[in-house]
Amino acid sequence: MAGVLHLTRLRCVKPDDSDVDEVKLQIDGKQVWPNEDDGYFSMGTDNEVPMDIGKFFRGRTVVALYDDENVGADSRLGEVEFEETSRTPGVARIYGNSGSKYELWYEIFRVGG
Ligand SMILES: [Ca+2]
Ligand SMILES: [Ca+2]
Repeated sequence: MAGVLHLTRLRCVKPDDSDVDEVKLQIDGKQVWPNEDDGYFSMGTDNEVPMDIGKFFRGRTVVALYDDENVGADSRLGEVEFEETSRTPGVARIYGNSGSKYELWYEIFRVGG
């Protein structure tokens, strides 16, 4: 069994930084949004952004959010793991250690037998 994870929307409920986070999204350790390089998307409280990201996976796949920092390591905003059997569609809540809160809309399509 395998699956396709489709990410459709990201919402910032509460940023990690005082005002705006510079958000990056990785799947299985590789940046996929807002591009495949080192770009970021600025998000503050109650900002929502639609996305259209598909990822084929076997077994499990991990989505991680980061907040870019000019100095030092990026802030880790948390991660969420999906399996073919995860409830779909759904909204994953990604809460960071320093109080950040994001919501990620997704759906999962099961592939093969
Ligand atoms: Ca930060
Ligand atoms: Ca930042």
